[in-house]
Formats: sequence, structure tokens, C-alpha cells
Amino acid sequence: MPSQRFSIVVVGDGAVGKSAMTLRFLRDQFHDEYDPTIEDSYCKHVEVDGQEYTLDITDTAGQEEYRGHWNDKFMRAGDGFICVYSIASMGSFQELVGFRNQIWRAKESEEVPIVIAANKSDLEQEREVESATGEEFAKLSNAFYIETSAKTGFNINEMMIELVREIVRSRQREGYADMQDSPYYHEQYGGHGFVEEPQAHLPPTKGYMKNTTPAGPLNNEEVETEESRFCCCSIM
Ligand SMILES: Nc1nc2c(ncn2[C@@H]2O[C@H](COP(=O)(O)OP(=O)(O)O)[C@@H](O)[C@H]2O)c(=O)[nH]1
Ligand SMILES: [Mg+2]
Repeated sequence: MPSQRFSIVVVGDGAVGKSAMTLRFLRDQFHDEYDPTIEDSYCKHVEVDGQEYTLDITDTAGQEEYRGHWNDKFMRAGDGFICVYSIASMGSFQELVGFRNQIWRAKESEEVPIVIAANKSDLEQEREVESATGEEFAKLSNAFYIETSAKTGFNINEMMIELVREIVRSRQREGYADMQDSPYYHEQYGGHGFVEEPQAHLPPTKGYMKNTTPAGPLNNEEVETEESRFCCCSIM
């Protein structure tokens, strides 16, 4: 099957680690310096569950101040979202409701592929947000919860794998709904009775990832060609 292209947007309060997570995922690197103004889009090929995907990742910055009327249009273009907070900052967790609501509003749906990333899990001593609190919020947001550390690399690849799976599942649900709308479906099934959902073959992944073993191999490769730079590494 040809590679599918997904647009991923990383949002969250300033200094929670959005850029560090993006850099860890793209290059497996971590830097300590903090530049709150950097915002960029990157492109990377990954393989998840035997299928290739091209991910266009936008690492957002600086929208915190004018979020109210910021860029619903730009959010609408996202296929999946990583909502990041720091476990060492209750304030950054409280900010997530606003980001999530903005995503829901832009997408006109509460069933959006979202991963809630509780970052800086290496700072256990400074923890202000309990795992259960983050998990509960994820449940209320129809989202996947995962604890990560850009510093150590803990669960960064897994976070992206789960987001890709969420997007795939959501597409399959949409396809299934379209199928139910089609005259063919009614002819075939009479619009009732049990039909196996197309996503049933995917392993169940809803749940809590902290301290679990890696979700599986991720063959990823940052795309370096001129063409891809041109098409997906624009500065937003
Ligand atoms: N200890 C720790 N520090 C982190 C982690 N992720 C980011 N940081 C640091 O937090 C600061 C802000 O990170 P940055 O990625 O620039 O935040 P952004 O504003 O959300 O993009 C930087 O000094 C990073 O080095 C992490 O997982 N653990
Ligand atoms: Mg940043």
C-alpha cells in the first residue's frame, strides 16, 4: 500500500517540552537550551503495524497569549494532535483543557485523534500532577494517555505510534460510518445485524503506558530530500 500522509500538531503550554519531544522523535537528540519562539514543521517517514506513513509534524510555539482567536483554520488541517503538559507543572496541565477545546471546536467533533503526553516524567521528585489525574483527563477527552520524557527518550516513539494508530482507527470509523450510509450497506446487511468493525484486527491500545515495554519496532527515517523539504518543512 502506498504511504499515507498525516498532519500532526504538537500543542501545549510554553516550556513543557514540545520542541524537545519533536527533536527527540526526529533525531533522537536532546538539548537543554530553551527557545520559546521556535516553531517549525518537520517531515518524517515511519512504519507502524507494517504500514508506511509520512508524518508532517508542526511544533507550535507562542500561541499561548492569543489562543482565543488563534488559528482554528490551521488546527482544522491537523489529522492528529499531541497535547503536552509537564508532570512538574500543574499550571501546564490546567492549560490543556483550553487546547483540547480549541481542537474540538476546530474539528467540530469530540472524537479527534489526540494523545495526552505527560512529559518530563524523569522529574518524578518534582511531580505536581498525579498519573491518575492525567489519565482521567485523557479519558474525558477520548484520548490516549502516555507519560514521556524527551530528556531520556522514554515513550517518545511509542507516543507517535499510538497517535498514528488513533488516526488510523478514526479513519476506519469514518469509513465504517460512510459504509452504513451507503445503499450498498443496506442492500447487503439490511442496515441491522452485527457487522465486524474494520478496526477489529488492530491490537487494543487504549490504556496506560507508563512503565510498559516499547510498543514495538518503529522504523523511522527523517526525510531529507529536496522535494520533501519543499513540500513539508515550511515555517508556519
Ligand atoms: N527534565 C526534563 N526537561 C525537559 C524535558 N523536555 C524538555 N525539557 C526542558 O524544558 C525546557 C523547555 O523545553 P522546550 O522543548 O523548549 O519547550 P516548549 O516550549 O514546549 O517547546 C528546555 O530547557 C528543555 O530542555 C524532559 O522530558 N525532561
Ligand atoms: Mg518550543
